[in-house]
This record gives sequence, structure tokens and C-alpha cells, in this order.
Amino acid sequence: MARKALITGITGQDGAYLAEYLIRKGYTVHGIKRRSSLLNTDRIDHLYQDPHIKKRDLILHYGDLSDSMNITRIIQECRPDEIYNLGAMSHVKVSFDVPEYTANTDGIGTLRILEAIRLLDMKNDVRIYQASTSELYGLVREVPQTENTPFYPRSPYACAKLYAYWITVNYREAYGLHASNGILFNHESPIRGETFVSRKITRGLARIVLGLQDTLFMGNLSSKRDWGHAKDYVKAMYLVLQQDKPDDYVIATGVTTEVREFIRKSFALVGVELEFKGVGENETGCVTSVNDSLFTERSSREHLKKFKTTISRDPHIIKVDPLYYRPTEVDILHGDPTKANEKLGWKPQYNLDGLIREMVDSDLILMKKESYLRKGGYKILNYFE
Ligand code: NDP
Ligand code: GDR
Repeated sequence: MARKALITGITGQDGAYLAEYLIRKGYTVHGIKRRSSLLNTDRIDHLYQDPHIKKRDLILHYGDLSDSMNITRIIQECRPDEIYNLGAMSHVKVSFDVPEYTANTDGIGTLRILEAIRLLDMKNDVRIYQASTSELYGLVREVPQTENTPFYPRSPYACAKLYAYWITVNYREAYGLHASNGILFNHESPIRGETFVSRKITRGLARIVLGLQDTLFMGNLSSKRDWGHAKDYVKAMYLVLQQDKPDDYVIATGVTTEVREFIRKSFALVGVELEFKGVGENETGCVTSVNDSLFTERSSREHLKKFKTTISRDPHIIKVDPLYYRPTEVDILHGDPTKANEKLGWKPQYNLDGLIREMVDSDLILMKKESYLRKGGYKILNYFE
């Protein structure tokens, strides 16, 4: 019989990659999807199978982490061997706007799953992965951060995830559940949500190169993050649940980079060199040179001409808007993945340059489509934060 996994947050970045990975391993994957006014299954459409097909390897259930009865019923019905709790209100800045909702979903949502397993007497039948986060370290107590570094959360999101982390440990110790935390550092991909910094940069870059926008407004350019590729990180989630004993693991690359540097690296890939000048709200990223042949190769001669006109008017294409600042910031995250390397045998395949290249390439393709549509007189996507 195929092994069964239940993924909460299957429509998100990690849920989509994990579902694909597990299906390739022969699993039957059950996913919890929220009802929304639009379909919202873009990331898993390639895995979707008609519900009329008898033997499917992807089965979706409507549900929500704020609904205990729904969670309990789904677990009872599909009786999974593994549960990956990835569902969350995952945006740190937005969590300051919706703190109660975030606590309910990201914190109590985890408790709902653990308690359902206890009530259903399934503790010996199922393993649970909890999507913990480097945001727990917040105002970091040491660099780099390990499994033993004390936590100091700096947002309603991180506070909710702190509860989720400890309730997972508590259910493991109190009731013997096979429940583990993956303390994952930032991981990105071409299907990353558009309002996270990496995707905002690569998407903004593509729009600027293709003449769909002139300026990219950013928040704190000095933050440092340990960025990896989501494809590598879902493999770590799987490995965590294949261990005989449940435990907690830091998953990171061990390299940290400033937001400013992420921007510089991204624009260099299309032949645009940037210099950052000024401080705080007055800092800008100014174009110092353009490699005409590289720019043309990534777009067209016509777009190069348009870009040159734009920067002759104002070469400061990156600007800061305090709108994107957070009330309390996490300045630096830098993980030490030694335990995962040694115990799980996990090592990332991607480095930051490879990740950025894949994201830039993908967003250029997406925005070329937008650009063609606009030229043809059709309506194009115009969503901003
Ligand atoms: P996404 O924001 O891309 O996906 C979040 C998923 O959770 C979506 O499927 C979303 O559904 C779902 N969701 C949100 N609210 C609820 C709810 N009330 N009930 C059920 N499902 C809900 O996040 P990622 O894929 O990037 O992250 C996956 C998990 O890992 C999250 O828990 C995140 O906090 C955590 N994490 C992420 C890291 C990263 O760098 N990506 C690092 C460390 C931890 P919908 O599509 O309907 O919005
Ligand atoms: P983070 O990711 O808060 O680390 O949480 P995000 O990409 O949102 O921010 C990273 C850093 O970049 C700075 N920044 C900006 N961020 C956004 N979103 N938009 C901007 O314009 C901008 N300018 C600068 C931020 O201030 C921050 O310092 C992510 C999420 O996936 C969480 O769910 C996960 O737990 C952590 O990563 C690990």
C-alpha cells in the first residue's frame, strides 16, 4: 500500500514542492485547501487529478487550521502515515496587522493537529512535521544560530510559531508523539509569494527591464538573511520524518546575505550595475552602467532603448519606502545546519547565485507574457502590495 501524507498549506510554495516530491516517491498525498473566492491552485495544477479518477495520488480536502472539527475529521478519514503542518499566515509584516488571526492559525492550529492525533488514538500510527522558523531567533542571541540558540521572537508571527514549536515538543515529551520541528531559514523559489522580498525583487526587476514599471520601492535594505531554495528544503522535511526518533533540526545554508546584495546580484544578471547611496529612507540604488548586449539578450533592443530613456530621467531605480518597514525587525539570520548535515545527511544543492538566476529567468518569462498581452491591448496583472 502506498504511504499516505497529509499536507496542510498544500497551495503554498512549500506545500506544492513537497506534494510533488512525495508523489514522485510513490506517496498518496492528501492536501488541505482553504475555500477562497478564486480557485488558488496554480502551484499544484500540474499535480491535480480529476476527482472522478478512481486511483489518485493527490486528493484535496476543504479545510482550515482554525476549525478543530474539520482538522480532526480529515485526519480521521485519511489516516495519514505522515502529517506536514505547513499551513500558516506566513507573512511577518502582515502578522502585525492580523495578530489574533495569526496566533489562531499558526499557533493554535498546530495544537489542533496534535490534539486530534491524541483524541483519535493515532500517536503510534503517524509522524508529524511542524514548520518552525528561523524567525524564532528574532533578536538573535548568537551568530550563527543552532538548535540550542535561545529564542527571542520579534513579531506576532514569530510569537505564534514559538507556541507551535513548544507545543510540538510538549506533545512529544508528554504523550510520546513522533513530532518534530524543522527550524527552517528563509527559502525561496520561482513560486515564492510575490510579497516576500526575494520574489518582490526578481519580479520588480523583470517589470523594470520590460518597461512595465520604472522604480522598485523596498523596505529595510540592511537585513541579512540565510537564503536557500525551497526544493532543497522540502527534502529536509521528508528526511526529518524518516528518522526513528523525533527531534528538532536547523535547516539553513550557513551563508547570510544583505537584501541590498540580493538586489545587486539580481540586476547584474541582466547587465545592470547598481550603486547604493544615502542612508535610511534616503538610500537609493542608482544605475552606474548597463551592459547593452546582456540587457538586450534578456529582453530586446526596444526595451534597452526604453530603459536608457527611463534612467536618463532618473537613474535611481531602487528607492526606500518606510511603508515596508516592520515595527520590530529581525536584522540578521544565519543558520548552522551541522546537525542536519550529520544526522539527516541533508545538504542543499543550490547556492544563492543559482537560486537568484532561476527566479530572475522565471520572472522574465512571466513578465514577457504580460508585456505581449499589454502590447496586444489585453488587460494585464497589476497587483502591488
Ligand atoms: P506560503 O505562504 O506560501 O503558504 C502558506 C500556506 O498556508 C498556503 O497554502 C495557505 O493557503 C495556507 N494557509 C494559510 N492560512 C491557513 C489556514 N487558516 N488554514 C489552512 N491553511 C492556511 O508559505 P510557505 O510555503 O513559504 O511556508 C510553509 C510553512 O513554512 C509556513 O508555515 C511558514 O510559516 C513556514 N516557514 C516558511 C519559510 C520560508 O522561507 N518559506 C521558512 C520557515 C518557515 P492559501 O493558499 O489559501 O493562502
Ligand atoms: P521574512 O521574509 O520576514 O524573513 O519571513 P521577507 O522576505 O518578507 O523579508 C526578509 C527581509 O527583507 C526585508 N525587506 C523586505 N521584505 C519585504 N517583504 N518587502 C520589502 O519590500 C522589503 N524590503 C526589505 C524585511 O524587512 C526582512 O528583514 C520569511 C517568511 O517566509 C516566514 O514565513 C518565514 O518563517 C521566514 O522567512 C523564515
